[in-house]
Amino acid sequence: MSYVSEVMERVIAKNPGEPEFHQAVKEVLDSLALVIDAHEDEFRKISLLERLTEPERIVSFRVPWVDDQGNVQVNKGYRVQFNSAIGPYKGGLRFHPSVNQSILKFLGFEQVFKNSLTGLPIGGGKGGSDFDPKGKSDREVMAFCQSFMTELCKYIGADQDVPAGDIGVGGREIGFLYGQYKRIKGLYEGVLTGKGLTYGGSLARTQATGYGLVYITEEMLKHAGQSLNGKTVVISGSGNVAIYATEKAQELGAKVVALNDSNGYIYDAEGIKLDVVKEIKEVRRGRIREYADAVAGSVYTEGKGIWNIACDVALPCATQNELNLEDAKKLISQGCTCVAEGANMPSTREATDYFLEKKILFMPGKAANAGGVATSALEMSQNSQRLSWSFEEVDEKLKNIMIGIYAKVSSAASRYGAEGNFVAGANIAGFEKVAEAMKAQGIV
Ligand code: NDP
Ligand code: 2IT
Repeated sequence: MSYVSEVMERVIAKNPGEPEFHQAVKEVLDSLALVIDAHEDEFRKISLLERLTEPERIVSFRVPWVDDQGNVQVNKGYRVQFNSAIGPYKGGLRFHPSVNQSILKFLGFEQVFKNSLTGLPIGGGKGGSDFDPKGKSDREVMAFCQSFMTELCKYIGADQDVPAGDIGVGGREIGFLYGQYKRIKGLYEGVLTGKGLTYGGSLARTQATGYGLVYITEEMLKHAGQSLNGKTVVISGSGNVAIYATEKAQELGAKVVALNDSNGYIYDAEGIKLDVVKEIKEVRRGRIREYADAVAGSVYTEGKGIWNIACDVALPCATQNELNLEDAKKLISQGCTCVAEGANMPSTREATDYFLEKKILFMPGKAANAGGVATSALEMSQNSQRLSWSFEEVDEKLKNIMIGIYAKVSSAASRYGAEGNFVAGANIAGFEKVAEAMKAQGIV
């Protein structure tokens, strides 16, 4: 059996009940077969793949807090410190009822390759909780965040592990988490990114994931002799990534016609009015259905179905496995020729394979959404220098990083005879730097 297949079997046997983790590892290992098979002995001798697929450390802890009725609630908290070969652990915190160890391990594993692709010195990690911020008062969210950080602060630090936001963790949560870290540790340091602008945050971090996604999409289209200008775009989600992807796509002349949340989707043939969405989601923390009440001519449909809307470009920006094979077939049958993933692993493996088989332009999440973490690394640099760069400076750096990622991904694919296969390209290019660093640092 090949080394890659052996390691895949080991991962399945040693990590039972973790389907998302298996899915993420399998996709990467399938791509790496192109690199590893020719030099199996070299990698086998140092058990490189066994080490790459085993997190350096997972911390899990109890998070007790008191709700507004005076009841004691208990949640699970985690931090997966996956790989520190190229820098301190870096990656977001997710607060969502679906969070479990499998989901955080898949996200931490993806983060290792994504962070490597940015070209910046950041290792991979992820954390979070099964806490659901939806419907909670600000005081309840603060109580939860303070309890979560009281445990987490023992394991993180500006040169050790630097968390940020993800689903359910935005500016409000980062503020509460930062306050508690500072209070306990007595350190005013860049231990979190996505901070507010008054206490060490970076301009353009809020926009970075969505803007970066659109920059790399435009770059991919450019190499195919096209551009976003005049294209019809469908974007899933209506959170941080979806909102700023919509903003930048519109700036580049695209017409974004749909957005969703976990309840349903809105369709606006005239193009989404983003100020209405921002008011609903960023100010009122409401539901996307409220858009249809506010904008005449738009339609709200309950449930799934956003991928049934015809478009040229699809940008899934909600969550893992939100786009399946049936959706992929529907998208392509209606003329979609370009998909770029704002979310982490939003396409199922079958959907990804279908996109590759049909040879549409397809950019996987670990390349396409790397602008968020890249700008987090820029926030870390500013904190270390005790300086703040202008919006334009950060945005320009972000754009160049995304163009650089496209070049790395596309050239790695070509080097291994998989021209246009950006899944293979991203996995291989991300792996090369991490593998090199792991080899140099010995058996650790
Ligand atoms: P937000 O919490 O701001 O928004 C998440 C959006 O996705 C909401 O519209 C939410 O709907 C929807 N969603 C979440 N879970 C589900 C689900 N199980 N089913 C259907 N819809 C769901 O998160 P972000 O925008 O920050 O994150 C979106 C994606 O982008 C995630 O995959 C995240 O990992 C990824 N990402 C985020 C980065 C960042 O910088 N924030 C960086 C790179 C990737 P509802 O409100 O109904 O739950
Ligand atoms: O998935 C991701 O890359 C993020 N949620 C952002 C991580 C970060 O450290 O900015």
